Amino acid sequence: MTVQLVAVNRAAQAEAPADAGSEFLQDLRHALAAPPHAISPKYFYDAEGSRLFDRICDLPEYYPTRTERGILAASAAEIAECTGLGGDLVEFGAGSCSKVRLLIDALQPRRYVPIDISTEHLEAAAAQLGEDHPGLLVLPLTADYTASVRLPPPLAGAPRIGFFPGSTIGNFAPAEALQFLRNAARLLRGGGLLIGADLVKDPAVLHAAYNDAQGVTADFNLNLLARANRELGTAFDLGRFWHSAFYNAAQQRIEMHLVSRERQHVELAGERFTLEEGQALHTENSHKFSIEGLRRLARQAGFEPGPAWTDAQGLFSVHWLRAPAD
Ligand code: AVJ
Repeated sequence: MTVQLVAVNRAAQAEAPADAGSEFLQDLRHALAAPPHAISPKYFYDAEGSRLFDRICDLPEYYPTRTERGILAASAAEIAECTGLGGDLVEFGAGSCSKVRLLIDALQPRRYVPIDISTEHLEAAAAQLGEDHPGLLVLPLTADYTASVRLPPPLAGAPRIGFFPGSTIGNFAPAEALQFLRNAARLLRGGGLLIGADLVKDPAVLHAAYNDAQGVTADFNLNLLARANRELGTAFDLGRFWHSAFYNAAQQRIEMHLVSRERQHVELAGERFTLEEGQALHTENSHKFSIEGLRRLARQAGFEPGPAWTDAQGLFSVHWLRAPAD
């Protein structure tokens, strides 16, 4: 993944999504053709994938969402003391725009700019939020924030407050996370970033969170192939793959893979690929952090870490990172 955030002084506009399909084709082709057989988890999030992710967030085993919501609700007043009131709130990967609802009363933002890769999902969620908060200017932006995002021009007197919840930062490799944070520090200078980071913990708890009993996470993972069937004309037989998720302690991350149950051939845009029995397509990394590790990364990226909030069990953390004005 390349990470680049740019602010330009022109009307809010996402990079043209016209080539989104061919980008998926190219990336899937690369993943099938050669090691490390990996593809970006951003392709999980078509309309169906976004719906499945919302179901994951409600699973009993998936603690991050409800834990972070608890932290945000309990700490909203203290968070507002850090961010100030009347800011220009920009959310990276806003999805259903549900977590920001926990902050609006306390932070009283003037504008909310939710950015997400899944248009339909985002538009509906943003429209609903606008209806529920008539005084709030809601400006949804369909964009791939791991590539290049054009933010609307700044609002005079309203510092830019970035919001990056859910530990989505964990999807990046460490070097990419640093690059994302560096770009964010520049984009948000004079304001800051409110970021959620999942914490290192008992691997059994992590394992359960990514191998839920109902199999929703498996469906979410397999949706990558279902999406390829819908959009790229492939004929993946989902029954010939299994969902694998495990904790890689050395790399401090959950890895998700789709593993071929048998030797099989798949065709993509006229090209034939062979998958061996047990061959894995690496679909996601979800890095876990220590509070100090996240603060160190933020400092390296040019932020000045402020307070960090956590739950009583130390499962999840939320950090305020100040972005110096220059
Ligand atoms: C949205 C990237 C934070 O890593 O926990 C949930 C995605 N993958 N279950 C995560 C996910 C499998 C999630 N993030």
